[in-house]
Amino acid sequence: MKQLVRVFVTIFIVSFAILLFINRLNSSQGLSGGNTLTVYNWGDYIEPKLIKKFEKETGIKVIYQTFDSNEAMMTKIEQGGTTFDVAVPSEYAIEKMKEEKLLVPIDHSKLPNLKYINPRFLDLAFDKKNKYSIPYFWGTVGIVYNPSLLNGKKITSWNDLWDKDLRNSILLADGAREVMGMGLNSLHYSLNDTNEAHLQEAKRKLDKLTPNVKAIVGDEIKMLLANEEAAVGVVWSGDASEIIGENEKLDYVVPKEGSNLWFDNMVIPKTAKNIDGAHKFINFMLDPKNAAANADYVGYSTPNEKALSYLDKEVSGDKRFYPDLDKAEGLEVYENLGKRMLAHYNELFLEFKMHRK
Ligand code: N2P
Repeated sequence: MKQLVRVFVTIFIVSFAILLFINRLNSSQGLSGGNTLTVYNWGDYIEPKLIKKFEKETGIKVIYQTFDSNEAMMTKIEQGGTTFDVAVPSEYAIEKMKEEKLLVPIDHSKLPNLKYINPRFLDLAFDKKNKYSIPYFWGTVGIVYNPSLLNGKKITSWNDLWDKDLRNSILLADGAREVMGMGLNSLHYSLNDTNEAHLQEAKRKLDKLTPNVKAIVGDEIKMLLANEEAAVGVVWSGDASEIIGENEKLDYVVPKEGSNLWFDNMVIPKTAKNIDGAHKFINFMLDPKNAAANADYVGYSTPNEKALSYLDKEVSGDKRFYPDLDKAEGLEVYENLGKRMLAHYNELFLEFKMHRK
């Protein structure tokens, strides 16, 4: 009898270990299917409790992985060998992924919560009829600054950043389109400009900013600015909202020469193994209470009209983060400039980064 118990216990332990091993393997390779769902999102871009809630409600286990740029995310998906079921690219990346046939069409009949999205965010040029993508967050790119570290000086334009007094004071978000866009906009060119002379001029102008740039950083930019480690940051609006939530001394401005208006949407990449689960996840994130909890936690602006009613009026009424889109002059959406031109933007940005060192 004792022998039998021992055999059973051994079998139990061995199978448990095998299960654990398979699970580890899955999460390290982004494999999914069956009862798992691999979600590929920007860093700091979800309320972690929502993942747990989704798992509990659906019995699907989420494997969650993050990226820090559209370019990194696209490369990973293009390369294959991964199994991402849901990803969250920005508009120009969605257009490019569509072009490269990297996306699966979305079945709207599985998304009853889609009705909560403000129509303003639907049917946009980068994805007509939302065939491949569903709104997640939106916002602008701008400057967060700390007047108390700037002798009370206000910042209103990109060109203010070239001020000699700002030596070693600026943190930049690590984004090729964002930094190149800043260079182009500071010269009053479009952030979708493809004229080589303009691009070279923008690169030279960025190089001149180098003495003022303290660092080019990822998500830690929020902590650094809130802790007053630098006076100025070029950031996405949602990060600015987070930072100002931590330290009210700071302010956020969309520079007067113009800037970027962006839309991040959920998509189902061709690598997906659990398409049904992906729809469940997208619909779950569209639920107004979940969307509100998400916006509240990450600080970004939600396109979910119903979710706004669950948010603090102080947040949803803040024009810095919920600008009036019909009056949003000077804001441009990134266009898909094509594979070669996007690579060129990346190259120029990389050269700028290297020049700094
Ligand atoms: C979140 C970054 C959001 C990127 N950390 C905006 N497209």
